[in-house]
Amino acid sequence: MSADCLFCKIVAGTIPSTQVYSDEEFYAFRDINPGAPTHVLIVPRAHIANITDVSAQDAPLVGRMFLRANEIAEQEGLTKNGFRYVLNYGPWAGQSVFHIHLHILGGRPMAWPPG
Ligand code: DGP
Repeated sequence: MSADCLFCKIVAGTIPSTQVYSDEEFYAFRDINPGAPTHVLIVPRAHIANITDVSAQDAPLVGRMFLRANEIAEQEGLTKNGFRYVLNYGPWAGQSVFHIHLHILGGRPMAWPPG
């Protein structure tokens, strides 16, 4: 855990969130500022600041994060019509929280290219 990290505090329960999924490795919750009717964030409980910081040792964890995200997309009823995963890195992508998180967005048609 990183003391100054918002998502570490959400994972620890010291900042409240609406839980969607939880296990020993991952926590998923509803985005506070949803960009779509369904907007879930899944994070590893372990603090990794940026996707570019992922090591070879972390790679299986990131793979499992996608497996869990696929299950959440199914549970949320997103797989019939489709959905989008987003993982922002850096200022041009608008990254605002420095604890890796996969956005799961769905419930409406998505434009391409993204803004
Ligand atoms: P990003 O731009 O990829 O770093 O996305 C960070 C997301 O985190 C953004 O969509 C809003 C969400 N978020 C920020 N603070 C909170 C919070 O306190 N609670 C919840 N549930 N979501 C938050």
